[in-house]
Amino acid sequence: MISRYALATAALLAFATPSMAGQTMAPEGANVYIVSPAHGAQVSSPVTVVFGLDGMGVAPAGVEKDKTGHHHLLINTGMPALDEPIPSDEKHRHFGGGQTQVTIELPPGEHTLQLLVGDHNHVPHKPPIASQQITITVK
Ligand SMILES: [Cu+2]
Repeated sequence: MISRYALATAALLAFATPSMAGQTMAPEGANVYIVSPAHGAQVSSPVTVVFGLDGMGVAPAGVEKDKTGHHHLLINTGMPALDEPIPSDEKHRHFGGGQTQVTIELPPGEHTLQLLVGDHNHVPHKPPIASQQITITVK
């Protein structure tokens, strides 16, 4: 006999996991990378960051199309939670219009940059399609 409590717990667990099921599978061989600047580069602000993507296409946010996603630039931060929408703030920039580069203002000093592809719901693919994190120095 199943108690009411057990049923309630099962229902909660069912609600706790759908974000995993909501992740889009990464296309095989998909690869994202920062074309420029190069890792270790000394640059002047504003900095133009060029995004590279192989093995899949770019589609605007909200457009559900097989083997596509849009870019997110992580600035001076690590990887966010991978099973939910990527935050949208100064450190997590979305390119939901399908942009493949951006020019950003950065203060002098060291900064890290990393690209992370998100699906039409801004959720990283499974497994995540992320570039190497690079470090640049703004003069
Ligand atoms: Cu996004």
